[in-house]
Amino acid sequence: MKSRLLITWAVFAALFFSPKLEAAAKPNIIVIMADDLGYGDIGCYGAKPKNLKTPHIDKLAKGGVRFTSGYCSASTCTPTRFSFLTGKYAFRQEGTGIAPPNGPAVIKPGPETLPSLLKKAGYKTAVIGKWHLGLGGPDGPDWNGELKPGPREIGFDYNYLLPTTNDRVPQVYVENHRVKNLDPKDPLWVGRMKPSPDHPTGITHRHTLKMDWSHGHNSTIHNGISRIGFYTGGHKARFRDEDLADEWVMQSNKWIEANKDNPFFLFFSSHDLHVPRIPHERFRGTSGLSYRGDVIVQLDWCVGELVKTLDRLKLSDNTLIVFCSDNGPVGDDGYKDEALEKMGDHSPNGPFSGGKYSVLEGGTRTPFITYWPSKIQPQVSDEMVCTIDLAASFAALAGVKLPKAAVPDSFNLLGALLGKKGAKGRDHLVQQDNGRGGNYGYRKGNWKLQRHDSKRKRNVVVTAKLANTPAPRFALFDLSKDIQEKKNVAEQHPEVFARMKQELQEIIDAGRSRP
Ligand code: NG6
Ligand code: CA
Repeated sequence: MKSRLLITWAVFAALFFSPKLEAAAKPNIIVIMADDLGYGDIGCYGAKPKNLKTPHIDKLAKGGVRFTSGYCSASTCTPTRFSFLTGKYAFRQEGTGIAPPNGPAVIKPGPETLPSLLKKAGYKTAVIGKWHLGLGGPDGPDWNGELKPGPREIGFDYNYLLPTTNDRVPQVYVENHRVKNLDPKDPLWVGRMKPSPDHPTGITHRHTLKMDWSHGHNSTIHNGISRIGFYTGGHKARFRDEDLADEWVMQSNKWIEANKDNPFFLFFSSHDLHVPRIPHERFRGTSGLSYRGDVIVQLDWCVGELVKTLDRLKLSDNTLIVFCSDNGPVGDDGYKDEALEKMGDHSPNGPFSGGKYSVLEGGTRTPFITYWPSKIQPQVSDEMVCTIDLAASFAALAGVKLPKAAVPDSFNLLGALLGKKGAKGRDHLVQQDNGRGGNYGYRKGNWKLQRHDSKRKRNVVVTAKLANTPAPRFALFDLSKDIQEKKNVAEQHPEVFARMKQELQEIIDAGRSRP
């Protein structure tokens, strides 16, 4: 009798404490990272143009936390994505600037990453969309063989990718370790030099292009658009720019459906606003602006479709969605798509100065929304949060203890991210432009230090009105009075200036900043 009771207990305990059941209680997490989307580009952050409507993203904001001091780590894509997945500032590692077409894996397998931490808690993990963090060993990607290391070696169970950006070659999908639909009889070659003298390019065949280039972007032509870099072959594997957003949504829905019985983490990595901005035919002309506006409407559609899938599968109440961007906005980023000419009075960077490539606020202060209907009280929050903090925060949410060396610059801000009363965000943040050796922004409270180490003189026009202008090595701004960082007050506040310079240097030297 006694042993029977014991067995019953053992069976009950095994069922109750089995990893599957325990895992099932954990919420799903979806991070939707937009590309080149600025603070002012969507309705809930003040976009005014009457046809530039973003109802699906606005709905997340209305039912969740909309942050006014939400940041991405850098004002270009590769370093922000590196920091998001590793919890480490990109200036700490060589090779974290904008990755080229044949670049090797930027995140080396070994240290814990955001997805590897979630896997420890029983999560299924996937990245679908733009990668831009390199593939393969030191020699770069083996396009016709196995593409590794890549996402699967750093904690993702599944990947379905655009390898870099769509203005870089090649236009193929990478599913797990392989180029999808690659015909071995038509191997893919990718390189930096023209493969043959008669290879058509954006220079020799400029008259055939459906979208002309303005700077760079004049190498191999695919789908009537010339790109950065050269490639040949892989014709069956190539996609149309117009179909990218639909593909990401379709593949994401499929993956969510297949993984709905587990807690899952999906990194949905949109490419919509990145050049070449080629909306699907059905979105053309919807925004009343240029294609740059139309692809914002397209991005909003993607968000709506993902939410619809969660609703259909009855997962919405148990899913945390984070909506964010990878860097601030840009007008002309290399193609003549009339983004600037048709900007009207739309302000893509909202009230800030600067945008992509800049350490002004407009470079990294971007839309940031958290949404979890059963757990979050709708609100606007001024707490400072950053995409780099998602790793430590999600680990806390999933109940994973962080090893000391893991995610060295990621702060657990779960309370602030979920809008808990009294929960604090960061008290400081290092912003940067493009990986190691670049420029820094350092914000603490309302003080903002700019430090320009790079000789690069970026002068990228975001709108006709606002430009990133060359700057002195160090400058100090008071964001409470000067949100546009126009008046350098270093001389008026010598102590603050000295302290801020020193603190930034200490963070750089310490190799880590997580408490
Ligand atoms: C720049 C490209 C720009 C864009 C950027 C990366 C030129 C002239 N400019 O080098 O078009 O591709 O890299 O953007 O080639 S990011 O959002 O992925 O960081
Ligand atoms: Ca980007």
